[in-house]
Amino acid sequence: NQKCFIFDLDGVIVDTAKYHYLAWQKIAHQLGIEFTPEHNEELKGVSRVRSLDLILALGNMEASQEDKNRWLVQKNEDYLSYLVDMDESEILPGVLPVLIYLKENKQKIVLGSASKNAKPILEKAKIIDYFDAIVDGNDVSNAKPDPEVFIQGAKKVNFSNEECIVFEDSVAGVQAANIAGMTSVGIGEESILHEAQFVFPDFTHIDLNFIQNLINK
Ligand code: B16
Ligand code: MG
Repeated sequence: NQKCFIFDLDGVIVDTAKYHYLAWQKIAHQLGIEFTPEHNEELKGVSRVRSLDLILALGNMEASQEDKNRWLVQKNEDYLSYLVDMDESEILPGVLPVLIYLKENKQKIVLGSASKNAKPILEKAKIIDYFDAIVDGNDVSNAKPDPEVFIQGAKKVNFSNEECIVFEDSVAGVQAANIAGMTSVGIGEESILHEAQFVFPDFTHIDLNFIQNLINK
């Protein structure tokens, strides 16, 4: 049996969600907009451009394209500055054993991320070779909850949507997987990710039997 396992990146494989938050918080602060961890949930899985629009909407603010472009550049520079020293220690606990198990059992492994920084991050974490295909923010025109990123991923390895399992930490990403007719596995809080078919607090709670059952299905 073969299935296609699609992984989101930020907040699923690596703990970069916290860096996105810090970088956005700085921009929001600068603009005098209150930006809490709850607000940040809505930004998870969402593209950079759309994230800025959400923050401006929070502050009932409008801005020129020129200002927006400047803030987008600043946010990314800030975000990248947190990643300078990144290495495999940033891989979230329990992720590597699952990747290894999937590889050993000849399953397809695909990345489905909204981030334009996905490839350098996978390289820094030294896990890029596990992936049979990578679809990221440079490839898609519709952001999650649009399922484009996951559908492209499935196509790249020639699997039907129904044969795909998606691991996601964002509400938008879980919705995207559901819309595509894929099995959705939420990584995070049940109260936030209740739309997912399965939810685990993190990968250390995912038993390899659970993975094997998904393969057998
Ligand atoms: P970048 P994911 C998403 O990655 C993040 O969750 C989201 O917070 C971020 O704004 C988006 O990538 C774009 O990232 O600015 O690096 O292009 O969770 O879909 O892997
Ligand atoms: Mg994510």
